[in-house]
Amino acid sequence: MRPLIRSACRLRARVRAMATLPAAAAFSPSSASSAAAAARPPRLPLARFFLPSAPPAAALGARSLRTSAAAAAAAAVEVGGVKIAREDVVKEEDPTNNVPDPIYSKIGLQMHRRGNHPLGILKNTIYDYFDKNFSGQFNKFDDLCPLVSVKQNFDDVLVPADHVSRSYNDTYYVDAQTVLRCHTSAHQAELLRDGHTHFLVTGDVYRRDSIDSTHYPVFHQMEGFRVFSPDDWSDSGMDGTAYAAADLKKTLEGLARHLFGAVEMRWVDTYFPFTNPSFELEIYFQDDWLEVLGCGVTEQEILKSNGRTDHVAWAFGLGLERLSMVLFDIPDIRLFWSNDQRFTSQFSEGKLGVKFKPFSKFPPCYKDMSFWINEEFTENNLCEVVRGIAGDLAEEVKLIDNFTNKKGMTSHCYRIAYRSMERSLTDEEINDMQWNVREEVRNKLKVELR
Ligand code: FA5
Ligand code: MG
Repeated sequence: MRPLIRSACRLRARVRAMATLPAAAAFSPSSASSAAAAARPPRLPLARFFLPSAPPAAALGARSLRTSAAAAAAAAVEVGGVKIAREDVVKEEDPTNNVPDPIYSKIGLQMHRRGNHPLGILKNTIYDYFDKNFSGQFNKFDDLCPLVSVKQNFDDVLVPADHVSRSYNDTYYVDAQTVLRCHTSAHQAELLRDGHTHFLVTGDVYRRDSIDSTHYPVFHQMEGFRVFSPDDWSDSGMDGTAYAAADLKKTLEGLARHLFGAVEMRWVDTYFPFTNPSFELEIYFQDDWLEVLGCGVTEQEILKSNGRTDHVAWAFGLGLERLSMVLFDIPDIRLFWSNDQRFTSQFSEGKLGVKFKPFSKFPPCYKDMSFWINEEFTENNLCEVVRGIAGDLAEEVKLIDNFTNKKGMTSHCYRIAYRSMERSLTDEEINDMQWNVREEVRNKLKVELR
């Protein structure tokens, strides 16, 4: 495996910034965000993270979420001409399935296709940038089905067999061969094979993840991809890879200026299985660096396998929520799913960067729980249990204490923050939720409560 390099390379002009948004970790393990992720060795497979034929640890967490939401989720949805019914995605009896109902209920909502939603406004503004600078050469896809094969999601983009992102702990599996895509890179190979050389793919992506203001198990990415032929770089004095890397950085710096105006940004070297070299772009925002996208020069093998031998290409994948939080001052990622008029009415088509005005601020309520963990315990499974009971009322799940006693037993104490963005929660409902969380954690995760 390639060494992991992470060094800031460049600084640019400065912008005022918002909260510290931890970076996501899926394909660049260096940017781990939660305590659990930080503790995870970069790209070293742990047995419990990767059990393709035996997923019960993760699946158990998911099973617990299959409640009455099933009834609400009965009707099939259609995405890109594909009808998806609940039973196509949530398979209680299948041990290789770990998709809970709350995740199924997000399929087909396609927030990025709503012109007056922050994600739709951002998508269209990025389209404008590419249309203007590349005279309409980029083909746009925003309706590709999020159910993809393991081959599309991982193999086609060279994700190693032992990469943590393939684990049942990190990815939602419909069955052993099918996943809810965890990144829009899942569509690179098929679009290349279809002959596309310039494309943008926007879509909802799914990851089992921690709970906090910048992480949600469903979020949106936009993939960009551009192929060059030898004629493009032959006069440049550079080799194809250097030429593509320079063009990629120029293109994305231009996009950042188009979105933010003058902005302080930096390139950070990183690792992705599908690009080399690979970079992340960070933007300075409220006194910290925020990772907004990953990118790089596409591995030759991907081009070769898909009909573009002797070409080079660049690719990027950006997080639409992360960029929107900065642009619109949206403090919590759960708000992107809100149907509350007080949220939705603040945004309108074509208006990028209107600052969100919080309509009310209800106090969070904190509840702590401690337990002795077991071999199978993972923070993602705990978060799935909490989310299954509290839904979007769970604002954060945070490890606040962690010790191992003389007998070698490890105790974790988690603080759960419950908060509604729309109303006050009563003591009674919070206590009920916490009681149910404790019961499920004990029963499903088989840990010993303290
Ligand atoms: C990827 O997903 C790569 N496929 C990106 C890529 C494409 C690299 C093409 C090279 C070439 P990563 O896991 O870092 O990388 O996610 C990309 C972006 O998605 C992040 O920079 C971040 O902005 C956003 N993101 C990741 N996880 C979350 C999350 N849980 N919630 C919100 N945004 C997230
Ligand atoms: Mg990343």
